[in-house]
Amino acid sequence: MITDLKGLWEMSDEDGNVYKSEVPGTVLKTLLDNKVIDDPYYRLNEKSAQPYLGKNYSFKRKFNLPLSALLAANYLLIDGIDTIANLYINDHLIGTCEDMHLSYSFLINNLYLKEGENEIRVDITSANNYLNDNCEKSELFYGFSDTSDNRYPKIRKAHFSFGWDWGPTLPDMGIYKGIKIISTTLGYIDSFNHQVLFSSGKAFVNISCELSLINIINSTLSVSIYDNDQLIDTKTIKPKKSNTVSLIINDPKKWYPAGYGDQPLYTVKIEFKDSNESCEKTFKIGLREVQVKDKKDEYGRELTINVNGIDIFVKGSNYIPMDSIYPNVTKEKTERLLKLVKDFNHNTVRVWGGGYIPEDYFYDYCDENGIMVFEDLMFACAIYDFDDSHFSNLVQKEVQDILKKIRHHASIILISGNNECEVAIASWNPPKKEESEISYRKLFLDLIPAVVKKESDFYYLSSSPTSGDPYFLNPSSSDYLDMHLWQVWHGMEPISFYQTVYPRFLSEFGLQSFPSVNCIKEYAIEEDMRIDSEVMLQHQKNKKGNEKIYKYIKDSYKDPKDFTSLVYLSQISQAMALKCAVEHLRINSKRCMGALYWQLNDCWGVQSWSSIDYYFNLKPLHYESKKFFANTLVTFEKKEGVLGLYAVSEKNSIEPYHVVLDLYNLSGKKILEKTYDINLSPLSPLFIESLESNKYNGKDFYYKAFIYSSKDNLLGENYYFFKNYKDIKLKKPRIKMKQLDSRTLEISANHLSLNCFLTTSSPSIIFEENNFNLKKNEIKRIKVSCDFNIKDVNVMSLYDSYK
Ligand code: BMA
Repeated sequence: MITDLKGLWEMSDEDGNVYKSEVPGTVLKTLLDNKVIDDPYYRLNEKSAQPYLGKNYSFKRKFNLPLSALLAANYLLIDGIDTIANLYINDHLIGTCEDMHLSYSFLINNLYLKEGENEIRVDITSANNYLNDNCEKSELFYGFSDTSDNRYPKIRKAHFSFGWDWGPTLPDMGIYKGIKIISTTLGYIDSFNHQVLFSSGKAFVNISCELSLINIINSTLSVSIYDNDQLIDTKTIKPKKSNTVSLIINDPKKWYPAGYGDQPLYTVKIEFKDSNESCEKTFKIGLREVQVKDKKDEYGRELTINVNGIDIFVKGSNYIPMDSIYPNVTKEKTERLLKLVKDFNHNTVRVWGGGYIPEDYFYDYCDENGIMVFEDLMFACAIYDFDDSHFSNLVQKEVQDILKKIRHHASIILISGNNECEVAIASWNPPKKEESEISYRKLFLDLIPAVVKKESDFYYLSSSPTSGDPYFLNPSSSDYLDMHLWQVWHGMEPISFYQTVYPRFLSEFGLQSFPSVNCIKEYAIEEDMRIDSEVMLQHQKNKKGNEKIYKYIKDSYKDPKDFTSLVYLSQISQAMALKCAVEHLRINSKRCMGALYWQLNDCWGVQSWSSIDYYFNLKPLHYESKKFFANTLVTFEKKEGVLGLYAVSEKNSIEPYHVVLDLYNLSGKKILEKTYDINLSPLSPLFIESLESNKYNGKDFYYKAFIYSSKDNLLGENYYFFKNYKDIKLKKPRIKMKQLDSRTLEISANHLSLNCFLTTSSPSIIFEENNFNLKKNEIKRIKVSCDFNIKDVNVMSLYDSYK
């Protein structure tokens, strides 16, 4: 029997205030629901919410148990508590929690239970109080994140909640996931795993499961595999504590990443029962063979993801927690975000290590849609003390538990031990470098990889970034394995710097922008709309971030005429910077096998590196990513004074393409046209030709290139200007928009218009294409994702944004 304890609880604080509280939930959510605090994301409210997180809270509720439960074993199962908690049933302590990432199971002493009404109470100590009381913890624990309370490594709680360079300092707390009691005379299924072996056209699937077992005499364990509703194979055995059952799938259908094939999923059903009770676990598996290649080669050491024998160029971005208030993250919002990943030609997300492990529905969506996951474990920008045995034992349990929960997901391609912990020790001058290195080796090179190996088949990358062995030498080298590139932005290098680096796999690089005006209006009022207002600074968590945004605008564009133009230009500068980076990586594919930009989303309204803001408004970067991640790309790059025309395709076969190159003057007159018939092999970028550029350098001409399939479908287009954008002599354009039908828009301009960006009042309206150039008198038709009204559409272009 299951007694689900979700629902209405009572939350009380130290001062005797009592509030109704929904579980799963958190303190901030409860205080908001009860109108005790104002929205902490609005203007300066973050500060006024913080004192509430310095208090301890107690949550309680009543529940009923029948007599039969008292004759059974009773387990309290908790999917997640944030973070430090004591649990009581009828005032008897039954367990303690101290790790947000861990799920817990406590066997309750039946003497503490009563027939009829019982009470459960969960006392949570605020993270701040816990850290204040635990400051005697070893000095080796060290946090590098400069805007936060840097004691975060001392507690197993999502690090970003203490503040990050894009996140507010709101270390919330609560029973943030499911909680229930199982009363059983049988037992329950504790964990499961599967392994697949392909041989002679069959898939041999070994399903194992661990039972918390009580009745072994009369019980049975059945394991079945279904293809949709059709039973493929099944077996029933007498269960033990650990069980393995081998099943066979004839003519197995393989799972492929998006763009390479379909994502068939088989359903595995485990049933454990006796004559009185039964329990069941159902999960989906995708049959795929993943190989992560990390061999030394002519350039250094590759990091190549190979799925079912195909080397895959990894394209995507970094996912951070979607909200600082956990209950605000829902399945619907998560799927909405991941759909924007899939529909925009990304094939991968990296789950960054300073947050939390997403819910199962996140990975389910990735499984179903072929989005590969680069999964960090939950360690970031910090040093941890391995010799604190309490800490290392906890971490061992945590990693084991996480792997048990996620290892069946086909989408997860690799596990990375942490975010930037190796590079931090190597290059960010920690106080105790030598001891930190020793502790790191024990944790991330011994303990954790051993757990990953024991519990899963995942490839383990010790850190993101890392160059592998020898560790600590130059973990973010471009030549070895994984790299993060922050010389642009943090190091203030110009955008063109991207084209001077040849990474093997680049899992972080980015540039900040303002979120859309729609988003800013949610956290600011008219008088805040200045780059240096208190509110704009409070919603900028990276030191001098607003100044840096402005510097990058000024490098390429003219002065913005007003705040809206500043927002627009910051976003255009971000989009064009990342376009430059990704196109460079793609024309160097094979040598480089991954481009994951920083970052996909936000956890509140903020100036940040994201391509989609907290309210789901797409920045030009997100629209641009659809183009720079498209399967087939034609582009230009100037290298050592030579301007080259390049094409690359990730199609899995050699295919013919047709490239057209036009040269125009600014009045739209075609000066020259060239065509090329080319063949592109997978991951073999083609240098088509070196182009005449000296003659036009610094002049008002531009190239436009088009790439077509053999069937004359336009697959991509690109521009090359011989001048920096700010020096192009644009004329004031008259941009006309017309609604052709409920979902089609037509746009044209009487002069060359650059970076035309369409916006509306609703983030649900998504344009098939956005952030485009219009040649003089060009007419463009754009499909819109849902019914729209032309009156609601606004367009900005470079010219309109200048002073
Ligand atoms: C990387 C990330 C994050 C950070 C981002 C921007 O270092 O791993 O820690 O938010 O850069 O600074």
